[in-house]
Amino acid sequence: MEKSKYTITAALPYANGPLHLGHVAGVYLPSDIFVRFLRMKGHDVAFICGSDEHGAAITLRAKKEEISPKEIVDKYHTTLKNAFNDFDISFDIFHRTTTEIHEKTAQEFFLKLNKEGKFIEKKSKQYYDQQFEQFLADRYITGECPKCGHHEAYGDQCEKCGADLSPTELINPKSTLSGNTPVLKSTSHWYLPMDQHEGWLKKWIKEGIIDDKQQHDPSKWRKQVVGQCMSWIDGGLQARAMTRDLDWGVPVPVKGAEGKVLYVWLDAPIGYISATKQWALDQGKDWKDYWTGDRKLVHFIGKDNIVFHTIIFPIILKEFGELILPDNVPASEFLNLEGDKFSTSRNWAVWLHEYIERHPDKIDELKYTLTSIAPESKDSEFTWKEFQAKVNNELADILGNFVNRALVLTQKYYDGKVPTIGTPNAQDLEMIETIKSAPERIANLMYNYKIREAQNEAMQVARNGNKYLAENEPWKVIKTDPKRVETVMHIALQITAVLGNVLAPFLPNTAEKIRGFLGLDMVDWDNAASFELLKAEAMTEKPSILFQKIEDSLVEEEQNLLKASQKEKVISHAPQKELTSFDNFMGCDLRVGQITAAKKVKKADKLLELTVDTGLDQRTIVSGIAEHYSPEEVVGKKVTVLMNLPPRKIRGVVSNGMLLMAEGKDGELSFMLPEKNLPNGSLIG
Ligand code: B3M
Ligand code: ZN
Repeated sequence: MEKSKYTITAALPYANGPLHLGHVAGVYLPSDIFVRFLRMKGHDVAFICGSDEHGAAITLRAKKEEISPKEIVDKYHTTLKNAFNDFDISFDIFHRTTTEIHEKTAQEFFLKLNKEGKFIEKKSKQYYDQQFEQFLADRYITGECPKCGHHEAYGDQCEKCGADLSPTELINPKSTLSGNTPVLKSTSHWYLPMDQHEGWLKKWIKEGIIDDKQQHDPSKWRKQVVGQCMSWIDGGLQARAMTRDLDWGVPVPVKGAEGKVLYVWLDAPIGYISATKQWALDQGKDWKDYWTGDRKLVHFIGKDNIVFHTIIFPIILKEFGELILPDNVPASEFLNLEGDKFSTSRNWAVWLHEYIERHPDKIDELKYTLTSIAPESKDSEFTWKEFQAKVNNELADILGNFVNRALVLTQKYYDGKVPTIGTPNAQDLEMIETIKSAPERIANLMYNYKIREAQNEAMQVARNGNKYLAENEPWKVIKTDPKRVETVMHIALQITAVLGNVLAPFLPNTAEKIRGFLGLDMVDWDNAASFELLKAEAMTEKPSILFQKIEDSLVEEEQNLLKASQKEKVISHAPQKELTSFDNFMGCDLRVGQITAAKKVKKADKLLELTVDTGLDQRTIVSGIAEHYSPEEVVGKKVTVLMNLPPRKIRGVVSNGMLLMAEGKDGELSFMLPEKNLPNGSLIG
């Protein structure tokens, strides 16, 4: 087959947290397997990834961890890079988007497109948080999804139904900064008129044709990807702002645009190009070779990134000129965990770096399991029980067992020397043909991005090897027909050598061990099953066990770890206080009150300044409930007030009294309300 040229990208993970197995199964493992296969085929491949370091995902995390966005990205870029390294993901470069080369590249794209009139500059009304005095990025606005009613949709996307939204479509929008309802304030931005591109996009996605040329084979695109693109296009593409009023991101390189940055989904995909530029610089290559001409561009992503890689970025690439469009975008569905969705916020995840810390000797076991359950066309599920079954019943009992038997018997009968093949019979020749044709079957599946099936096809070689030994029983026949056993063992060893090649994209460590037992180097894909890999008389080694079985105890430990990460942070209830006296308690003046007004206390995240109708007066009480309630939420609530505390100045506000609150699990707060709607001022005692 002629050699092709590929640029393979894997979605740039946000540098706002560690990777979990869902990310790995959907994007990074399949792309690595595909690249390893392409390299064995002798294709010219660049494998590109890096940290996505701008956008609300970063600034929200920075706010949560109370450190700067720069500190966040530096921390997690390192975590990500190390985890990919330790998991043996073979990127040619793992770059990042807070570099100068990226900023210059992204600004160059903006300036060229803007100069050529590809953007429309227009004033618009954007949501603005008056309390924080800043415009809100899409992810800083939540509200009800107009399509499915999900109550926590984001300004750009509803994660429940996948709808692509704009902030003003949200029902009852709220700012995630202050909790307040944001106001619409006018500002100007540069818009990409996506509606103007519907025509060619439709033809390109449905037929693979652009500028009257067949650019890719649409039959190789996953149905759910084409389906999602067409529903967006048929729904009518809207112009989308390519700039934002934010202080974290690539500055808009236009005079008068101070305080504005590039939209992260314009910025991040250009990160593929800036990473290629950096890599080409380091390698003394020309980056343009990897983004122009007859090269196949393939984006491995999760399904929540489809529109950005099949509609927005292709428009940018096309408008920039000369650059190639994706040949395929094999987007994966989602992997779930033990019956629930992976969730960073709920810590319902198996973090890749923690798995590696706990099981450094089980990298291929996890690779095999994740690939065998990969969510290629529908959501799938990871459970520790299934991990145990995959390792024990497939890797150990099928692959490990076959390789071990072939090598142990060779030690036993021939002191490790490869016997001559003698005269194979018809059944032998049939088995040899089956094995010889395996690389082609695997390759066809790979070129169609059916990586899960491709791995299964590679494992079929081991299944066939076991079948061949079981049918020929060399351990029995050795007594009566040693010549026959030489033939059988020669063929079994050649099958072992084939496994050392066809497993290489999926289980690189294991494949290398198998080749080591046989003293072989990896060969190119087209010779992976030549059946001449091993020469008669060559020496083989005593095999070590390829896979230790997974004990029930490991499964229990991991399941308990997961549960522990979810354990309601049981607030160990404080012990009862010292005895007090009835008179002391009766000295407290407790009344029913009602909150009539509320606002945040400036520069105090935790405090609300409340106006409370106590039935005796309207008074100001400062309360530390701002992280649990927004000002709007509490106005009108009935409360229990401790009246006779001396006034206290808190952050410049004089507070008269205190509200009684109950604290539940997770530090959840609750007002103490009278069971009946009693008038304000009613005494509590
Ligand atoms: N950072 C990944 C995500 O949406 C996003 C991918 C960018 S690829 C250019 O989780
Ligand atoms: Zn929705």
